[in-house]
Amino acid sequence: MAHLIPQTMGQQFGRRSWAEPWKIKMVEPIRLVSPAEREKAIADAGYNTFLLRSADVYIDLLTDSGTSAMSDRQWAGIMLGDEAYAGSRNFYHLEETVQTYYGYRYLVPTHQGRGAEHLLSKALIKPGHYVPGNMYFTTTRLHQELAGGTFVDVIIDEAHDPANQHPFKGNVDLDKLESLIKRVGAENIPYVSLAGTVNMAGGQPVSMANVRALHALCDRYGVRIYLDATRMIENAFFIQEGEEGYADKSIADILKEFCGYTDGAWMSAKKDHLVNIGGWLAVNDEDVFESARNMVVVYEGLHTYGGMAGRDMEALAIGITEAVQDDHIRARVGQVRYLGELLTDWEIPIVQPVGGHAVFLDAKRIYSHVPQDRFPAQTLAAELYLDSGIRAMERGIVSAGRDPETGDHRYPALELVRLTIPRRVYTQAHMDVVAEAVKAVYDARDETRGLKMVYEPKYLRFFQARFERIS
Ligand code: P61
Repeated sequence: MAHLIPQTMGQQFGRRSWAEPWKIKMVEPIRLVSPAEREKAIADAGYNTFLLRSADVYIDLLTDSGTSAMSDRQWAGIMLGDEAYAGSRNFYHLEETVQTYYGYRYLVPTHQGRGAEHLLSKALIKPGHYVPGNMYFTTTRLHQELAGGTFVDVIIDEAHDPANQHPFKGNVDLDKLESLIKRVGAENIPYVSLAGTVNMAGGQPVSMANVRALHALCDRYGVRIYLDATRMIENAFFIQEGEEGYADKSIADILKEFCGYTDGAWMSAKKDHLVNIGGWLAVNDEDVFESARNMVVVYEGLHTYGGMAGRDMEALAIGITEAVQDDHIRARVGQVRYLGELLTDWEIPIVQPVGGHAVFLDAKRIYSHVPQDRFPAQTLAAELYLDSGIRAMERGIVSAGRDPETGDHRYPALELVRLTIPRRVYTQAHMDVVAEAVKAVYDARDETRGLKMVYEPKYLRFFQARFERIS
């Protein structure tokens, strides 16, 4: 009998150039949940993967937020927690580390990213202001709106087309931005809200050339730029790999240069920084710092812990130094790409090019027979769980919410399901299992009819909304 000779990824694509720069020291058991248990669990969860219990999940790709595996050094750092109420030495370690790698002058710690978004929005946005940005993010836009601002999308058109292969689909369209400035006046634009890798577009990067040109334009009009640095280290990898002149620069150097074109940044440390909780706001302007530091004691905690324990700040400071290592980030994005390439080879519609933190399934094309107000992406995420116990996240009409003026659903061009890869957590075998499950759901696509929403909360509805199946 003839045997097929299995091929490693290296043999398939030329000698393999990278593997994970770590080995596993501790494991957390997971279990395959039976089909009957899955059927009950997703119905109990109102067909919303946010409402599943994690004990009912086999491979959890809901998010890369707070789900990273920490290193032995980070765990050792946890034991060095200085839990003083004021002036913890871990804060000063964190402050120095952020200054070193991001280059901003002042640091305000927060419990996570949205704490920093809250402070920045309140410090700078006044009712009637416009906040242009390279595509919305749910919590970011909500804080901007709660402060009285109106978010205006100024990302390049290519970002709204999942099949478009533009290598920097996170770029700002400078013409769109300039016409907004001319229309509403620079004095009504407190800052440009720039995200390094754009989550809702599929983890798409911004080029250095774009941020440089953005800086020049904003300088001319006196508009500030604040960076959502949540996945900016992943963005730096795409610049190193794809932008002329950066192949020989380190990730750390690219990160610092990019941040240098901005006035400050907010961070959900739960992503790039390899920790389970934490965040910060870092700025250059003293007046913004003053204002944010004043408010942090109201909403988060004292200005030397901002809602984090001392041990959290220590693990975070160490996490930053690990996150900027070139071999770490190559393996991290490489694993996401591995999954994306399998699905691409099988001709399953996904957002192209594959981004930094996740593979995004194009539910609009996969369920082209399901109208958008029957929630194709929500349905696809539920079907994937039913097939295999894999948990993904809806990123389409449910996430987009309602227009505050008209009260109607917003109908985003992108109707996606995010398969988000936690850092340093799953193996290549897990990625194979995921790819095969997606293929099974894809092959059964014609049988699906969609969902109807039966409970809808006011804010960030996707977290708690409930659905029923349409039969
Ligand atoms: C996520 F479904 N992201 O992607 P916080 N900026 C950016 C983020 O990705 C981000 C935050 C700010 C999450 C968690 C999450 O609609 C959702 O530390 C680019 O989560 O407060 C968070 O940072 C906020 C999931 C957030 C969602 C909002 O999974």
